Amino acid sequence: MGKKLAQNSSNIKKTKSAIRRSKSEIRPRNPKSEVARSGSSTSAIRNSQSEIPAPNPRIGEPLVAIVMGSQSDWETMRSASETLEKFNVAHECRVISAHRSPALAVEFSSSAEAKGFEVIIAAAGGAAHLAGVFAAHTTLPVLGVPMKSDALKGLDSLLSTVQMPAGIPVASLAIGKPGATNAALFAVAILANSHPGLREKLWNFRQEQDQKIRATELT
Ligand code: RP5
Repeated sequence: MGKKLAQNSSNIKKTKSAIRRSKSEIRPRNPKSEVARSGSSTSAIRNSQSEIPAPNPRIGEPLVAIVMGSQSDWETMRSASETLEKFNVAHECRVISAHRSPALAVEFSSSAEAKGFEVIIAAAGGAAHLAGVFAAHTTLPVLGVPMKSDALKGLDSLLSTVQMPAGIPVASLAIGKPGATNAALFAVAILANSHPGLREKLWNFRQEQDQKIRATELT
């Protein structure tokens, strides 16, 4: 009898922990990951006061990599990082250049999947090859964000990101901050396919936008 009670209570405990697990919007490969994730991203942003996005420590195994060709892109790409933070999605921000550090670009993109990344956001300006080079070395979805350039206002970046020849796809977003924000939202939408809690958050976010528009009164 006592044995049965003990077994029942252990079953209840197991069920409770299973429910807790399913409520978590992101696969907790590391039990501390939820906290670690937002913490590490915040530290990346704080460090960025010097305009240098520090690589996040790999405490919570980031799901999204945000890579950019230069530290001058960070001012724009912080919008992607901040948007992912709102959804509590762990991510890593890095400066990697297809032109200036080609070996690093190959190394990072080739090993991204094995490291646990599920989506790559790649931002670059001018002759913007970063997203294409990344896409060539991984089958993970690569979202390209064209940076606004001085010479051509980002038209150069847009065309070199979006005009991928058939065979190696890059999903290209809008030029600049809107593209950075939408790249993060797109990443959340991709992750939501396998992390159901994120789908709910995405719907809530859409509803908030809808309500805001409905409540807008022109004065
Ligand atoms: C690209 O060249 C970068 O992505 C950046 O948008 C652009 C200019 O880089 P900096 O000269 O500001 O370093 O590789």
